[in-house]
Amino acid sequence: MAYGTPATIDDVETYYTDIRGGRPPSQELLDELTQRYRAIGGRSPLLEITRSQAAGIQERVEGLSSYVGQKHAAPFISEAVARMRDDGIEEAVGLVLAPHYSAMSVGDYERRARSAAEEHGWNGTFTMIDSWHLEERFVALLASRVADALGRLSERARQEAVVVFTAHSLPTSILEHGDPYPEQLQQTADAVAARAGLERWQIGWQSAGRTTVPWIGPDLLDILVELAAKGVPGVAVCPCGFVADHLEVLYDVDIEAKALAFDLEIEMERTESPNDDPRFLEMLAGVVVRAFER
Ligand code: FEC
Repeated sequence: MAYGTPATIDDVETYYTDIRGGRPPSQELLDELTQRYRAIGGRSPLLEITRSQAAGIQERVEGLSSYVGQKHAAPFISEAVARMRDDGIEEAVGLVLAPHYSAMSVGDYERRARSAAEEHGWNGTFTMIDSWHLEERFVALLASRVADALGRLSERARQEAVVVFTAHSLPTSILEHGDPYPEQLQQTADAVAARAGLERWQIGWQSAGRTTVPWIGPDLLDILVELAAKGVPGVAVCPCGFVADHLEVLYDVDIEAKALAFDLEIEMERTESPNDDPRFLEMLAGVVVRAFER
């Protein structure tokens, strides 16, 4: 399961309305989001990458059929579950293509899958995978990507560079119920830092929604301002809460954060996304197999 993306620029309004729980966005919000999609070339590669990740996991697990279901665009999770019923699938595991658990993200995917099962009368066994943020091969892949990103900084900037590990922000209301999301991001960051032998790293949040409620911080943009004020010459951003190239990486990090870093005269590089790297798919195939064995 993955977040989903509008198929074309004309689908942005329907997509945004779905994200907002059925409330259409104002013209101003719609224009602003449309402009972000235009800035990355008119569409996001998220669905293609999600399909390629699903196919890559399927081909690594004997006898496995994979079904792609998205949260906010077709093919929706509900359609995937209906197809599983039609195909006579008796046992399934639910894997979200995002490493960290929050009741508001992974928990929401699970609720959607379970209610679709009820709605479509699918009675198979369903095991949900909550998180896989500390999988050794995931940590190793990120550590090598961080080393690559640091290697792209000039030697001067690299000496005192800080690595910022980011995930999508969520409203602070999740913290009231002891949600593990921030702690899991910190755990991924610490594990990657240990593996890569980092001296300076921190976590940060990105892509907070355009709503009036408070969102978890510090935001990546504020961190850049703070680091520049301290005289830090270089930053490597590792958006480890995401596993594919899409709007939040290609715009929020590559365009918005990079423009700010440029203004602040601080060098900034981003780690390459896992996408369909065979090492990443091998790791996820292992996670899926273990879930079937539970
Ligand atoms: O490439 C693409 O077309 C889609 C990129 C995309 C990903 C993604 C992942 C996550 N989101 C999460 C939480 C929220 C919450 C809200 C929210 C809003 C948006 C909007 C866009 C968007 N998200 Fe997203 N998210 C992506 C795209 N997200 C576009 C709407 C405009 C905006 O606010 O920027 C706020 C909803 C509300 O209005 O109430 C909450 C989380 C993830 C990471 C886990 C996952 O992948 O599911 C958490 C990719």
